[in-house]
Amino acid sequence: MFRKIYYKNLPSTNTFLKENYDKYNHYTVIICHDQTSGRGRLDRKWEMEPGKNIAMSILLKPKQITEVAKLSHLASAAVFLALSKYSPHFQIKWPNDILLNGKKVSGILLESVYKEKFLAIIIGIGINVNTTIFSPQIKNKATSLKNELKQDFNLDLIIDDVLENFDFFYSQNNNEYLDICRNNSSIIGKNVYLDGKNIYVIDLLNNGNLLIHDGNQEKEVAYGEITFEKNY
Ligand code: BT5
Repeated sequence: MFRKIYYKNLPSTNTFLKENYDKYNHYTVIICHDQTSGRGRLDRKWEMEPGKNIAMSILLKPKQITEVAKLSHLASAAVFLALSKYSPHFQIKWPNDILLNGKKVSGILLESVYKEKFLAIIIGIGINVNTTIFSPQIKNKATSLKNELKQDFNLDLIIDDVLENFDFFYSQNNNEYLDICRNNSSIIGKNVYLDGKNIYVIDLLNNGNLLIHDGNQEKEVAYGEITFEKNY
């Protein structure tokens, strides 16, 4: 069972848990109304309008963990399923973006605390729900549920659905969540750009890597930035 803890303001729910992981138990969830310095991958900024969106981080302290990378796909599937209640037009863009009508509506940041072994895994989830305001830098590629579906949504209901799905996949010892990522991928079977280089995406493998063709050969990739246009 998750223990949810709400904060009015925090710089970042992920940073908070990275600094305080030792004070909280496995399955604690930090949720924040106004996240002022939200982070994406590679220290990119994650924007959030106070009170309108979801910023939350799940703390995991498993006894043993080997496949950390797969947890981010598990989280993507949990978010995707929770949101798909409201529209059939969500897709997952490997590794961790959820798109609605082709625009990013949610991002996931997985971080770990490692000192000789994994001490904690932190899965940060940002979802644009009722916001309609985006900075000029992202307004062409970001959207919210409200922008696309023209109604307001209850943040707590979405949070509970995401957590319920996460718990379901996490307690199962199978790859069902990878099937969800695969079957709802926005890039499998397409020519896209991986870090600016044109590639063809063949499949999502069971280890969470992408199987691609780069023009010369087939290969597996574990990380990278996928874009639909060369300089996006
Ligand atoms: C992500 O990074 O998409 C992961 C975002 C994770 C945010 C959550 S919120 C709770 C927890 N606490 C944190 O501090 N972080 C996590 P990445 O794939 O690197 O994408 C970042 C890029 O997405 C930025 O460079 C912008 O281009 C774009 N972006 C920023 N804010 C956005 C937003 N609200 N919606 C859509 N795109 C956004």
